[in-house]
Amino acid sequence: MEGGGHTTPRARSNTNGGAPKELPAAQKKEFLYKILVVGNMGTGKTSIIKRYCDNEFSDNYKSTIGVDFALKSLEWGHNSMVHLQLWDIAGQERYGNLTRVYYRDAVGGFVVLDLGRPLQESLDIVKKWKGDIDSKIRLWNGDALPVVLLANKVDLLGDKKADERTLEEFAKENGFIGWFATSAKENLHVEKAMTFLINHIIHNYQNGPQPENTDSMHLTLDEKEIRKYEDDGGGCSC
Ligand SMILES: Nc1nc2c(ncn2[C@@H]2O[C@H](COP(=O)(O)OP(=O)(O)OP(=O)(O)O)[C@@H](O)[C@H]2O)c(=O)[nH]1
Ligand SMILES: [Mg+2]
Repeated sequence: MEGGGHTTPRARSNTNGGAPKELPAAQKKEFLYKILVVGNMGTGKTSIIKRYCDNEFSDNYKSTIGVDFALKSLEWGHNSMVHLQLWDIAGQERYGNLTRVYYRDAVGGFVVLDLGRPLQESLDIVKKWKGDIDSKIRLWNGDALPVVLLANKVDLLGDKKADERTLEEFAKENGFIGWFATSAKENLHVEKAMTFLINHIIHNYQNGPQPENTDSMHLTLDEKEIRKYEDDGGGCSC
C-alpha cells in the first residue's frame, strides 16, 4: 500500500490544444466534501486540522467537546474549487451515540493515533474507530468510506522510525486506503495525507453523483440534527 505521492487530479481537457486555461473564479466548478477526523483523545486531531487549515500549532492541550468544524477551500486543477468541511470529532465521542449523526454525508475520513503511546494498544483503538465508521456510513454505491490512518506525533520518536511494517500490514488488513506518519507539530506529511484522500474522493465521484455546488446545506442539516439529539439528552458523553 502506498502512503502518498499521488497525482493531482487531471485538469479537464481544453480544446485549444495549448496549456490549460485558468477559468475566472466565478466560473469554476465547486465541490464540497465532508471529511471526518476521528481517533482517541489527545492523539492530535485538532492539531492536524489546525496545521492544515491555518498552518498553526500549539503545545497546549484543550480537549474538543463534542464536535468542531473547520473549512478549507482549495483550487484544484485549473477549473475546480474544492471546499473541505473537516469534522473534528472529540475522542470521547465513540462512547456516545452521536457518531452516526456526525458521520452523515461524509465522503472520507481520517483515524488518528498517537505514536507516543504503545502502538499495539493504539491499533486496537483505531480498529474500533474504523469499525464504527464502517458500520454507520457507506458511500452512495455501498462501498466503504475511504479512510486514511494517521500515525501522528512521529516527532516524538526522535531518531527512531515508526514501525512501518506493522502499520502497513495493519492498514491493509483493516481496509484503510493508506497511512501516513505525521507530525502536526513539525508539519510532516499533513498536507500530503489530505491531498491523498482528496484525490481518492475525486476519483470515487468520477463514476457517481458529484456532491458539487452544495453550499453549506450539509452543515446546516447536521447541526440541526445534533441540536435535536442534544435537546433529547441523547448520547452526549461530556
Ligand atoms: N509532539 C507532538 N505533539 C502533538 C502533535 N499533535 C498534537 N500534539 C499535542 O497533543 C496534545 C493533544 O492534541 P489535540 O490536537 O488537542 O488532540 P485531539 O485529538 O484533538 O484531542 P481531543 O479533542 O481530546 O479528542 C496537545 O498538547 C498537542 O499540542 C504532534 O504532532 N507532535
Ligand atoms: Mg480535539
